[in-house]
Order: sequence, then structure tokens, then C-alpha cells
Amino acid sequence: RYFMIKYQKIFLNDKEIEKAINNELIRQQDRIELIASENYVSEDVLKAAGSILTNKYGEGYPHKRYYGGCENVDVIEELAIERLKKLFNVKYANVQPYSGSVANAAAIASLIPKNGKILGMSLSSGGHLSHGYKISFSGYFYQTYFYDVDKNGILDYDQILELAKKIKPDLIICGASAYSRIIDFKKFKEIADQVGAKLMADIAHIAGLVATKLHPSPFEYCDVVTSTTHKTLRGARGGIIMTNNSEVAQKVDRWVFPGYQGGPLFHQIAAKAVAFKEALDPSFAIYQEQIIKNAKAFCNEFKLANIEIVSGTTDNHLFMINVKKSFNLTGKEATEILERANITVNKNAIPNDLESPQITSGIRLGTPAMTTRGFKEEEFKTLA
Ligand code: DSN
Repeated sequence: RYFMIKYQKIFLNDKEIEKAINNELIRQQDRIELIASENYVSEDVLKAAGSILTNKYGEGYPHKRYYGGCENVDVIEELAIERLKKLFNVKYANVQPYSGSVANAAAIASLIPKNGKILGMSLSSGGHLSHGYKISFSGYFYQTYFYDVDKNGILDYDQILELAKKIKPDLIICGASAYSRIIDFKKFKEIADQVGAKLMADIAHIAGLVATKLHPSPFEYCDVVTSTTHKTLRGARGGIIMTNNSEVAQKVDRWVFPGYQGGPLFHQIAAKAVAFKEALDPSFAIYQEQIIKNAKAFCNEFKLANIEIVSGTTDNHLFMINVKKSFNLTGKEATEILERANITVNKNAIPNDLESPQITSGIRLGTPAMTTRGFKEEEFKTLA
């Protein structure tokens, strides 16, 4: 009865898919969802994402399309752009990227030539595949180097500067998918300036916190900022790219289409627009504040039990537990045990992890989804 989600079962002629979707509804309803990158969208976002807009093609940008009949999707895309610009107080926005990784691909290509040098955060320190990892496009098409967190699991800007001086990257990427502390974008800009590099921030995880000023904003310091729309931002799945530089903005538009993508997914763009309007509502800031309060209360319970928190504590919506050190379990084992208790988390590499990415020594815990479902500090303490 408590903390229910409000979605309805669906009925399809295709009974196999109907059953799988409705089973997924039960899974989302019955499990405690702690994956830091997931959330529960509003019914309006869901309706827009499932709308007839999926029928429409419209390569290009509003009023400059390669197809006819785009008068309604133009309204939708323009609204999405305007709302997004207002949300982050930024001059230019592209709402077409299908995902965060494609947004990163287009943003990187807009800033540096192919085979250029990238300095990004290593995956085991909390970075992302698309920030230069060898098996992603970013490590394949560019020369990539990585900075790590220090022995306490914290970004050490002096060390990053030393590394940047040696490597002389064309681009520094900041932003993470598993880092629980504040990221100092101003310090990253100082480093980038000292070595003549461009600076890109990927705020996919913390976008909702940045939009509501609960995390420092990167916009003043970065040549380009990318994000996804479905994590703390609580929108439909997808990517976005933003910049204050008109030349970069033109390149971004060209690299999204025709550079990396074909026809925009207008159903997703409409759903993003709905989510941006929700994020502009004052209630969204209260939700984001609660995400952080919950993460701190949750994390603190583990600390009281002397459980090892990677990076010491949390300043945002997530934290990681070193389950190897605390419970002599791998991340994979801990994830499977929690699954049996109806608690969904993901295994996660931790700094200097000796286990492979398939096994890991850590788990990552996030509060955005259960905060949407009404959990407050007390529920998170009980859960811990
Ligand atoms: N897969 C996302 C996450 O879980 O953080 C990043 O792309």
C-alpha cells in the first residue's frame, strides 16, 4: 500500500510482449529500486513517450527539415529547447541525442579533431565508458588518458594538473557516473586553461541537482555540457547537449545530425519537454533536496556500522560501498544477495579495484527513484 507507483497495466494484442511489460510493472512496483541512474517518470512523461509522435520523421532542426508535415513536431522541439535553456540558464541546446553516449560522441567531435587527445576520469574512479574507455567509440577514435581519484577516493586537482601538463590533452572531460562528492568545475577550468585544453562536463547523474542549484553549475566554465534526461532529472530516456558558445552550438547541431544520428525521436523529445517543465516547477527543487537528505541519511547508517563508503561519504544522490572490505563479498555476489531480498542495485568497480568489471568489489546505491516513491530519511535508515 505504501510507496506504490501509479502506472497502469497495459493491454496489447501481442500477448507475449504484454506479459513481459506487465511483469516489468510488477518488478518496478515490488522491488526497492536503488540503481542511481534510474527513476520513475510522471504519467505525463510516459504518455508523451508512448504517443503517436513515434510515427513522424523530421531530420534537421525546427523550420529547417528534410521532410514535410513537421509543423507540430517543430512546436514540440522548440518548446523542449526553450525549456531546457531556461532550466540551466544556457544559450544553446540540442535535445535530439538518443542517449548520453551519443550526446558525448557529438559533443567531443564538436570540440576536437579525430585522433585528438582526451583526458577523462578512469572508469574505476567513477568515470564513464564514453569518456575515453578503450572499448567505446571514445577510446577507439581518440587518444585517451585517465585521471584517478586519490587514496581517499577524492578528486585531487593538483594531481590532475600534473597529469594534464604531461599529456597536453586537447580536451578534458569531467563528470562521473559513480562519484559521490562535489565536482569542482572551476578547478577543472583552471587546469584546462593552463594546458590549453577544451573542457566538457557530463552532468548526466547530477543534472537535477545542478538545475536546482544543489550542486555547482559547470556552465560558466565549460565549452560544452552534456547530460542524460532520465536520472536525477526524472525525464524520458535520452541525451542533451548545451553550450553558451554559438560556434560550438553550430558544430553540435551538425554532429548530432547528420554526424551521428538520423531522424529525431519526437516522442522522446516531447517527453523530455514535459519533464523539463516539471523540473522548472518549484516542487522539483524540494524533490532534489530530499534526494540529497535521503542519500546522506542512508549513507550515515552504513558509516555508523563501520561499513566502508568509497570517497568517505556522499554530497549528492549516490554512494558506493566497498563490499569486499566490509563483507568479504564481490559486488556481483552482493548484488545477487540483495536481489533475493527484492532490492535492486548494481555492482560497481571501485578505485583500484582488483576484480574485473563483471565482478567488482563494490555496489552503487542511489536515492532518486525511491525518493520519487516517497521514501524519506526514516525509510532509508530502516532500509540500511
Ligand atoms: N548507465 C549509466 C549509469 O548507470 O550510470 C551511465 O550511462
